[in-house]
Amino acid sequence: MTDEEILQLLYEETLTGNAPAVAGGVNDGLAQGMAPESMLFDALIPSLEEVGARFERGDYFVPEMLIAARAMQGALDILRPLLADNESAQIGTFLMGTVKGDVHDIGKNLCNIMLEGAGFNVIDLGVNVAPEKFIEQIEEHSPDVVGFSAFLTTTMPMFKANINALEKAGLRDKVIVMVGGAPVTQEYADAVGADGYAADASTAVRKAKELIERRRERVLV
Ligand code: B12
Repeated sequence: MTDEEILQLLYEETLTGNAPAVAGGVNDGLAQGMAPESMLFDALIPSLEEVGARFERGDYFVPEMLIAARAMQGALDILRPLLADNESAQIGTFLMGTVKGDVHDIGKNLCNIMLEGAGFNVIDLGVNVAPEKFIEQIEEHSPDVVGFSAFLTTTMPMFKANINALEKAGLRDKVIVMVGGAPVTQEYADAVGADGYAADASTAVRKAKELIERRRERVLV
């Protein structure tokens, strides 16, 4: 198959949630020298975007969304080591979790892979993480950055609840807060008092590095 045909296959088979075909396509693509980033950004992510659009139109329901997500997760499992082993420098520790009430984790996992690839030590708390859990883990690991991920307009208010919990625990000045997820905007991030927002994983990496550098400069002055 040509590279173009593989991208087409990955797009279509993710759309219908055919996990074995997606995994096979990824392996074939790698075997013929395709870049992992191309499969991710030119086929897999656009396919999930189409899944979301179909759900919104009422053409897809939760089961279709779920099997498409599983097919994507399978592809990410194969691509993870290839996307993550670019650098070994330890830039800082990033504690990441999807907020309470929310189980979406593909966007978060993608951020984690890119952060690891850029040299971050990533601690992933998983999904449906309560504010108390974030506090407990921040106290235990003293990360440079904590990231809150939310994919529902109904769970985005947990950003503010988490930040309030940080303030109450006396931790707000000790950690950089980043937020993200499909419905999140820079305006919303500013309104809840987050330090940083990013719309995608590569911007998240750049932003996290910038915020850490800025904080270290401030400490040195
Ligand atoms: C797959 C999916 C699911 C799967 C999730 C599986 C999984 N393991 O994640 C399942 C089937 C479980 C699911 C369930 C539901 N879902 Co859903 N789901 C989606 C879908 C199709 C794709 C999401 C996704 O993974 N995208 C791919 C990634 C790569 O997205 P991304 O945004 O580009 O990710 C980047 C950024 O967001 C950013 N980022 C992410 N996290 C973070 C964190 C930080 C700190 C930073 C800096 C950046 C960052 O970086 C990421 C990587 O580049 C979206 C549609 C959409 N357009 O988002 C709907 C969508 C999010 N779901 C939706 C809904 C309504 C639901 C349900 C309520 C449906 C229901 N009636 O039950 C439930 C809720 C379950 C719950 N309590 O959480 C709606 C939300 C609407 C809204 N405005 O609130 C959407 C938008 C669909 C739609 N168009 O209506 N869903």
